[in-house]
Amino acid sequence: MKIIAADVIVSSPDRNFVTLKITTDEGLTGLGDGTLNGRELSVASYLADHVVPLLIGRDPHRIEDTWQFLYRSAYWRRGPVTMAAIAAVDVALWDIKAKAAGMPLYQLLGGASRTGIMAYGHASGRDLPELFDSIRRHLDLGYRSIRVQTSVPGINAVYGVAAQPGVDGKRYDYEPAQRTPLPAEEDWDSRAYLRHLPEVFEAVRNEFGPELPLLHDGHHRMTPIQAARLGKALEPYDLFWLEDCTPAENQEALRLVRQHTTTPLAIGEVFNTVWDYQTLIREQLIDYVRSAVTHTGGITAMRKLLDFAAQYQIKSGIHGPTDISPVGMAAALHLDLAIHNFGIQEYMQHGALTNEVFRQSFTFTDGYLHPGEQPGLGVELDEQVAARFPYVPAYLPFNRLKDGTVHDW
Ligand code: GCO
Ligand code: MG
Repeated sequence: MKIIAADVIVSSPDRNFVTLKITTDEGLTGLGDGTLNGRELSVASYLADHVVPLLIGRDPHRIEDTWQFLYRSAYWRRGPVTMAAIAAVDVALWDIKAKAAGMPLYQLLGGASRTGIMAYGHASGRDLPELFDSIRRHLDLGYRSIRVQTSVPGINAVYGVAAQPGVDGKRYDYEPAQRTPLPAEEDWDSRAYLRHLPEVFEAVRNEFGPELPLLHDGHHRMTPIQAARLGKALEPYDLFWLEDCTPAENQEALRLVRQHTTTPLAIGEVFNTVWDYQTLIREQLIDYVRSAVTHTGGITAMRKLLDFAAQYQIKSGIHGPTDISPVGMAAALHLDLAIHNFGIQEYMQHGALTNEVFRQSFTFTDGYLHPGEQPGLGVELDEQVAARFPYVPAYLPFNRLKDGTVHDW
């Protein structure tokens, strides 16, 4: 079999997505996700200008060889753009291989290790009544694990709170990238946040009881000592995890957090290779790996990363917000089903237009996801519908402290 074409399709149904479609001389096609929120066109160009010409004529079955070739022959290693582009190729090739085998991808990865994939959803509110309503709505949708994000008194706009209006005045419902020509500016105050959050978790536990797994995302905004203090303060509320408590480029910082708290830690959605996790995993400084298949070089690299983590009893918590396309989500679900050290899967649910562009065969029943039994990934791209939604510039917001200093968002 030979690759005869590779097309980069940028489409913006509810938000921007970059999809790679690889076609073989035998008529099989495979899809890969290369979406990098707020920087989509860089990946599209990396693929179309530099990668697609290298793919034509190659044997699509040689996935490991293609991965190593793209990673090493570029000379310039790592980075989100490169790794998203490699991921798009890798996932598309796995899609083709599984279609050629007539099997759902998880079968090629070793078969199912569980019957379903526990997913968590995003509840949020500006105050407690709104937050409780949101948690109840998620429970009604079937979710059995819930991420909790709230507004903080004194801060105007906080990451992850859906009901607050975006800069265009519209509710931005879990879609942090806003369709504006410039990034929106939000504000931040760590002391106010650290005071407020434990009270919120106390109220949520009192209302919903001790059983419900609860998660929280700190979105890289704390220093190590602040993160240590928060982890400790949240211990009575038995979190499933505290996510991205510090900007973890400095992996050693997590030693300090770990010394002070038994709250489980999840890190890694902004990372893109196993190298970003070396200290974190070897020293067992985290409990969950948060990488996305899309941003970490695809199934091939994620499998190796998660196998490395497994040696240290560290589990998966694969990134699954709306900026991971249905193709990237499907790739995550096949991997989730196959690996032994599965932890939990984030599942934010795409909008109706996105679901029209990407026809999907995965299911969500009683809180559990399943990738379905279609050969390959089980996702089809309707290119005609996709063409109706051209790229729209959109940026993630950023934070400033009260004195104007730029802060992690
Ligand atoms: C999460 C993430 C996202 C990111 C988004 C940025 O835990 O789901 O923090 O909400 O902010 O993916 O593009
Ligand atoms: Mg996060």
